[in-house]
Amino acid sequence: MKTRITELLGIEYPVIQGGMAWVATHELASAVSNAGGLGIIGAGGAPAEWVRDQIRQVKAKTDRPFGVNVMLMNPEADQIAQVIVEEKVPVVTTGAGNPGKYIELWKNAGVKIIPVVASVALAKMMERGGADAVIAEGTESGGHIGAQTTMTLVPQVVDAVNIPVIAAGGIADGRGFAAAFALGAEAIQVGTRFVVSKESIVHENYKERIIKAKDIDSEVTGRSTGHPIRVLRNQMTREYLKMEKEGASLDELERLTLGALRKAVVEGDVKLGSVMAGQSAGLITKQESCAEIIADFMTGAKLLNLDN
Ligand code: TUI
Repeated sequence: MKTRITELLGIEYPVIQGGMAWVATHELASAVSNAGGLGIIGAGGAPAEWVRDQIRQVKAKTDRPFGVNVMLMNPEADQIAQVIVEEKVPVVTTGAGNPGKYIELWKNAGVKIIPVVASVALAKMMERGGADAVIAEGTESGGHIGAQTTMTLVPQVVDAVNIPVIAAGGIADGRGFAAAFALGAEAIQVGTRFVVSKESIVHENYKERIIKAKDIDSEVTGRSTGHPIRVLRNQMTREYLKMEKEGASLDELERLTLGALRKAVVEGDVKLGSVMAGQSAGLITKQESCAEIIADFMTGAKLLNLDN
C-alpha cells in the first residue's frame, strides 16, 4: 500500500511504532522494521551513548529504514541529536516538546523529521520549520499526553498543513487503522499494541496487565504538575491521585513516580510501577509477533478499499 508516508520513508506498510521509553529497544525496533513498518528506538530519558549502542544493534539486525524518538525533556537531548547525525539515522520522531532547535542540524544531515504534535498550532509551526510530516497524537495515547482527542485533532491537523499526517492515540486494530485514514491520516503510529508483541522485551507482568485491562482501566496522573501521563490504574496511581488531590508538592509527587516506569517495564512491578498504556489497552487480547500485528492493522486498508 502506497501513501506519501510509505514513499517518504521507504517502508512497505504505513505503520510506525511509538518511541516508548524503556520499551522501544533495538529488539522491538528491528522486529517492526523487518515486518515492513517503521521501527523506532525510544531514547526516553536514556544517555546518548546508550542510544548510539541501540542504533548500532538495529543496524546489525535490519537493512530496512528505522528511526529514533527523542524525548525532548531528556537532559542529554542535545547529545542525542548529535548521535543521530553521526550514526546517519534515517528518521527521527520527537515527543514531549518543541524540537525547533534541532531541525536545521537534522535537515542538513538529511534526516527525515517527524515531530509528535498535540495541537494544530505546533503542527503549523513544525511545517514552517521544515518537518517532513507530523504525528498528531490524541489524548487516548499512553504516557505523556495532550488534551485533544484523536478523532478531533487528526482532521484539524490534516486541514491545517500540507505535509502528510500520521495519526496516533487509541489505534489498536484494523478498525482504528481505517478510522485514522478516514480522518485523512496517511499512516498510523502504534504504541500499546506493540508493547504486547512477542518481540518486546517488556516484563511479562506488564504485558499481562495490558491484556487484562478493561476499557476504563487507565488514569491520568500529573495533571496538576503540567505533565499529564496516562497509565493503568494500580496502587501507585491511587496514592498519586490522592496526594495530588490533597495538594502535594511537585517534589513529593516526583518522588513517587521517579523510576516508576523502569520499575514496571524491567522489574515487572505493576503495583508500584508506572504501567504506561493507552486507552486502547482494553482492545488488546493476546501476544502476537510484530508481523501478525501489522497484518491485522492492514485488514483496515481492506475495509476502505485502500489496498488496491
Ligand atoms: O512524548 C510522548 N509520550 C511520552 S514521553 C514519555 S517519557 C516520560 N516519562 C516520565 C515523565 C515524562 C515523560 C512517556 N510518554 N508523546 C508525544 C507527545 N508529545 N505527546 C504530547 C506531546 C507534546 C505536548 C506538547 C508535544 C509538544 C508539545 O508542545 C509543547 C511546546 O513546547 O509547544
